[in-house]
Amino acid sequence: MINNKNLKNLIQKIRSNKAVISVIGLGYVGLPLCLALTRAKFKVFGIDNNLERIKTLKNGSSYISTINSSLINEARNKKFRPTNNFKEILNSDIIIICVPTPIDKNKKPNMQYVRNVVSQIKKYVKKNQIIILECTSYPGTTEEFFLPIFKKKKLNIGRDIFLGYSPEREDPGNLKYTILKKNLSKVVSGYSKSCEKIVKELYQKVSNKVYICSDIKTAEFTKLLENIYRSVNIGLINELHNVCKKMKIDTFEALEAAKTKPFGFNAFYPGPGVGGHCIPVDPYYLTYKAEKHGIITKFIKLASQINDKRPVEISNTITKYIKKENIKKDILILGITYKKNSDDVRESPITKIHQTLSKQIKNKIYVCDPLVNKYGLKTLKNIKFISLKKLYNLKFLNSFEICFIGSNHDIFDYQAIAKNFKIIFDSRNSFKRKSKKIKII
Ligand code: SAJ
Repeated sequence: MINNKNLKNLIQKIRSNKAVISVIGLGYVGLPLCLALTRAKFKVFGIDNNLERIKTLKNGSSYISTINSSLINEARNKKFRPTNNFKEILNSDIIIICVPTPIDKNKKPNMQYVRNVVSQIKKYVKKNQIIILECTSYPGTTEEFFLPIFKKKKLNIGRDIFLGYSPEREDPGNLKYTILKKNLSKVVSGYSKSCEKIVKELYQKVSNKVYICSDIKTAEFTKLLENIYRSVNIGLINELHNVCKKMKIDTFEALEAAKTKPFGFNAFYPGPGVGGHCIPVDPYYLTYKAEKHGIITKFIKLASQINDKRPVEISNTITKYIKKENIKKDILILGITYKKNSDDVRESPITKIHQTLSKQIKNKIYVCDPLVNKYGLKTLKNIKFISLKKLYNLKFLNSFEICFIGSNHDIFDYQAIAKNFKIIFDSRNSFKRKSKKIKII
């Protein structure tokens, strides 16, 4: 029996799809969430301070390559309202925050985006609303940022105002699991039992499986656990790969063999380092908070150090080969985004390899990666790109001798590449057939 009328009111509004929702931050997490909530028949204000994004959405277009414009139009014909006006929070029952949580140059949490949003929310937040954070951050973040606001406004949490946390699980380009298919299981949590009830009710509208954590900190920690698990396993296989190369063992064959074990083994693959918005970043959020509790997370740090060293190791191997063989011709880097079939260059280890090689060798370096999105191209102004067409133009390739596979996009024709280059350094096990000219790096 729900005796709290505010709680009852919010639950009722969610159940009848009458709740008005503000989603703040329209990136690869917030935008799909807006579309999913709109599809679930809610009125959704998509709030972002980037006017270009708002204009694009109002024109029914998408600025995220993995989100088709038809989905924007579908939502615009329903109750999706893109805006840069934070005052719409006043007209909302639910406020969900999906802004970036990067690290700074000292690998410490950079909470400026969350801080900016909180400074807006505190102007407008009022009784009968729930605030839900989706950003990946250290355990304690949600309460740290919102309890003081509610206290100042004399809002009793769980009675007048509600607070929850549900980590984002959007994996850009993952066509199998996405909130838009309502098959992305969601971890949810509330500051109190009544908060929890509201968060659960809401996410059941856009997810096929909702897992309730006993408190917000556990849910915040869960997200870090998921991605630190990846970071340390990638660090492990990168270290093992260095051992295998010395022992002339094919790491990838050993991985295929180990995968035959039907339990207790998940395969991770050696690569040129870790990129993207999650894996290179999330471990440092936990390290930061653990150190506040007097714990130095040596193992987590070591894995990140191993991963961070990979671009340098690869650059040095290529440089050493060029100098030893006195190669004068141009070098081609194939794939510069942070992972296979991604258009995203954020934190890409391949850009670090390009940077290091440019300092270490005189050979001209070109990049071929047709997937890089326009925001990525803006950040890579100093890089000489060639088109995919040129990649198969033998006359043009005459000036090249070496190619390095950074991201093994499906779009590349690996048979042609194996034929057209004298030496290929491959960081992704891109070729089916082995050959002397292909050097696993
Ligand atoms: N990488 C390796 N070896 C591997 C796996 C990845 O070197 O075996 C590299 C990739 O090339 C990339 C980086 O690590 O540079 C990160 O790759 P990722 O597969 O972890 O992809 P992300 O960064 O897009 O991680 C996201 C995460 N999703 C969210 O945080 C919402 C992660 O939780 C997902 O598990 C992952 O996608 C996924 O499964 O695709």
